[in-house]
Amino acid sequence: MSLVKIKEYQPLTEDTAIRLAVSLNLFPESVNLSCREIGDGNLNLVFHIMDSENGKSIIIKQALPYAKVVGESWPLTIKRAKIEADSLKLFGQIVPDYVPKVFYTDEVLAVTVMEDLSHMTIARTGFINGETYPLISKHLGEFLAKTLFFTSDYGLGPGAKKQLVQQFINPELCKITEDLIFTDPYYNAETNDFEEGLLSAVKNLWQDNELKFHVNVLKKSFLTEAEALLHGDLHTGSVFANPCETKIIDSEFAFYGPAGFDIGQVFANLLFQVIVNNEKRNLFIKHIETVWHTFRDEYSQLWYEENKEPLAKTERFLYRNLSKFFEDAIGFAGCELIRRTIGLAHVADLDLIEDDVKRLAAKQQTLELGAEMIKERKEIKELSALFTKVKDVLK
Ligand code: SR1
Ligand code: MG
Repeated sequence: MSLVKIKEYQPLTEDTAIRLAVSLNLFPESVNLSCREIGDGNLNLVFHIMDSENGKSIIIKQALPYAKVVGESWPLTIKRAKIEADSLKLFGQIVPDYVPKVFYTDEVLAVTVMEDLSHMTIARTGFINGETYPLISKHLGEFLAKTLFFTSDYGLGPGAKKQLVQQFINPELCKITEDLIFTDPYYNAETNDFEEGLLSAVKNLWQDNELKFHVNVLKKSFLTEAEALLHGDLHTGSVFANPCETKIIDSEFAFYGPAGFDIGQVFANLLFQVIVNNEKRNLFIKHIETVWHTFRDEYSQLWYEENKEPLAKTERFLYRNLSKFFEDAIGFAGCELIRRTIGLAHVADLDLIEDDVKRLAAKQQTLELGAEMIKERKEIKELSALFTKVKDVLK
């Protein structure tokens, strides 16, 4: 029986995942394959299939019809598998070095068969274990510049861009972000999850009307500004790294939104290390600088060399756009710092700190910094101003 012909969704098992791989001719039938389900994210099944005799391996990722992090009580569209596969393929045309190769996709089974990256490590895990990946920030800056430029009106032209806006309408996954990043952390929502010791800091956030106003402004931007095709969930758990390579995965949240959102997620997830990693603090500060400077320089070059809007090709308009992206990125990064501390989906950078006093202090710092970044993003005109703020919070 060939699973490829199945016209009804069913969750794969380790056995049926192997049968799918064989039926796709990705391995010879005679070979002895092993398979392990290795998914450790919030939403999907991930099967690692290996032919150890020939050293060949692949990944089969399958969307479950619910959010694994919560359970079957939270239904979730499996259409996200197509969004992920389509965005990986598109990013693969723009930045082939920075995404896994996609071998096969099936909308009915909601699977994406792709390159196995298990010779690399998830960047968040690597950072927590003391790795620093010297090239990761340059690669992330280049990924951001090229994907955010070449999917925009300026890189594509408005007609082609609108086709993509349509293709990447992703309401259910956007709703998760709208709720978990821009809404739930700011009131006593059921999805929130924080330790007792943070209650007073959290209540301060809930009562801070200035903060909630600014979060609403950022949420409006997320809801309405179709500037470029975003990855949509670009935290360090969505990045594989080693000393030479960087690969961005898990783009199921992709949609057309404000460019600063992806940049801000990268900033925030590096800021977690700035906050918790005393020894390597300066190195992670440098990483954030390299992300932004690489992004700014590459985006500027594309602006002049590849711009489809001749009249937009001015220094003044480029500067205006870069300033907007930066301001948005600071605000969105602040939202990410807060939601990863008190919302539904946490980060191990904070949660794995064993010492209760240190963990609580770090979480209070991410909340304080996040709130200031959101409210003062217009005054934080460059990274040096952000790092002054970070140092004040860490005192
Ligand atoms: C219910 S999903 C929770 C979070 O996991 C994903 O990776 C996104 O970050 C989402 O907000
Ligand atoms: Mg993910």
